[in-house]
Amino acid sequence: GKEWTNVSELVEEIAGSEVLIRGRVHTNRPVSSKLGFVILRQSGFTVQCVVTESKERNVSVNMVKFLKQLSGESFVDVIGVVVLPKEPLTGTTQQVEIQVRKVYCVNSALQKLPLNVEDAARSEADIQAGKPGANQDTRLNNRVIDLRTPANQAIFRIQCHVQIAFREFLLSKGFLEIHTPKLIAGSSEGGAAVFRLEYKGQPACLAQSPQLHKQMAICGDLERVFEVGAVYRAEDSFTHRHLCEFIGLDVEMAIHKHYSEVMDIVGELFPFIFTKLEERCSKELEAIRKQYPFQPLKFLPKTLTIPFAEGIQMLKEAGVEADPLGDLNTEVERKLGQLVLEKYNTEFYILHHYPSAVRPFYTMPCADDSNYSNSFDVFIRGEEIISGAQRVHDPELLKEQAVRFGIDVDTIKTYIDSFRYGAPPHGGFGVGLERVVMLFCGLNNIRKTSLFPRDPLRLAP
Ligand code: ATP
Ligand code: AMO
Repeated sequence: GKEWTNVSELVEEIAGSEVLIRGRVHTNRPVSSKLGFVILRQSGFTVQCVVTESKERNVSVNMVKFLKQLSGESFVDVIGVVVLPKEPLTGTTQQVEIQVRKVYCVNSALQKLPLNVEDAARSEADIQAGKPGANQDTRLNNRVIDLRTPANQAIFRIQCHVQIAFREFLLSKGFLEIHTPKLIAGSSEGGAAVFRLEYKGQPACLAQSPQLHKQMAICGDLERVFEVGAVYRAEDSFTHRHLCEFIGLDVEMAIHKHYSEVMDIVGELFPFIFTKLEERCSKELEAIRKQYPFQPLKFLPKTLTIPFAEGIQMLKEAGVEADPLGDLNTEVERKLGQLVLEKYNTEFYILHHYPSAVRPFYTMPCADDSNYSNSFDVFIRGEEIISGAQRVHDPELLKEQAVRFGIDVDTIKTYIDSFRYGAPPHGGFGVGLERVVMLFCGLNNIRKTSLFPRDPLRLAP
């Protein structure tokens, strides 16, 4: 019964003690029949193990030989003594070495792997300098190996911490966590990007969002709700920011007077999440930065809110024409992001009071001008991460808008009926988890922040 020591715990203070560690063979470098070096890796931490033939320590040439044939990524248990290296080490995270006494192979990996972890972990700068890298498809095809890189270890810890902070904040504001059905009768957002299937003989869809049921939860007097769950979109084009399945962070709440009540929640929630990430994930952010350099996100403690018309005006002054009653395309959104950064010194902001024509059917039009709506989008580094709005709670107007948007109202009858039984004014928003992590960390592709991404061509692994 010897205690296990984590590789991260192997530090100078415990030099001289004997430890038992389990890890993967990160690299294996035989030097002679009597000497070899193995770097052992455990969840992103690495330590150099030295095997020297020695009668006194009972290490035979056979053990050196045994180590030599261990394949990379195999699991081994090592018993050895922590020693200080003769010279400072550069190739490992730990600054001590293990003088090996015994080694056991727990599970061996194939001699030839489809992806090398060191190649997958290479930074763009190192690849430019001639070191071998691995392309994105090879990495995603072999995601199980790819996930072992320090940056990927960090990305999924950060993803987890975004959800923790999201929950923490909303629970503290009296929100209730719910789960809505993912098998539903029709499209929840309108539009064609929906996966259709058969549900016991009835036509059905995979939910494009929890939109309808989160609103129905409000009609059921749950008052303030949120959900973390899978969202399905049958996207048919490739971009760096669209997936066919992603994790939606959704919020819905009854409001008293104005949709600014919803924007106030967004405006407080995200600086809270960003601050928690900086506090709780500094090591992870550093690990990501090593492979994918990025500047920390600039955000204000009190989130900036800009009316859509002001955004159009800022663009116009910069020589970019954008339709005041149309949508902003990706390129124009980026440009506006730049202008906002220059003027207000923030890369996180809310743009609100959008034209009605470019918003989903359930969006509340402005009381004084129905060309505009009580809606907003939120941007990080010039890219959309959130859409939100006040919703129509009058069933007749809702039905009329659905028809106008070409939606088959029969498939959403129970949703429209929900507003016939008395419904409070309400609003909410939806966030893509993978986009938040991608943009907070300045990454260039959403596939990097999805554990096993689903895009139009990728259903495996
Ligand atoms: P939403 O979830 O609301 O669809 P989104 O970020 O996917 O949010 P869209 O509303 O689909 O954004 O589109 C916003 C803008 O992004 C569009 O005006 C369009 O210019 C651009 N865009 C959307 N999808 C694509 C795509 N597949 N390829 C290129 N550009 C796209
Ligand atoms: P929307 O369609 O804008 O709004 O989606 C909300 C957020 O989800 C993310 N997102 C995506 N992420 C990855 N891949 C995709 N294909 C994808 N599509 C969207 C984005 C986007 O901002 N029901 C409304 C929200 C609401 O009003 O409450 C909705 O779904 O980050």
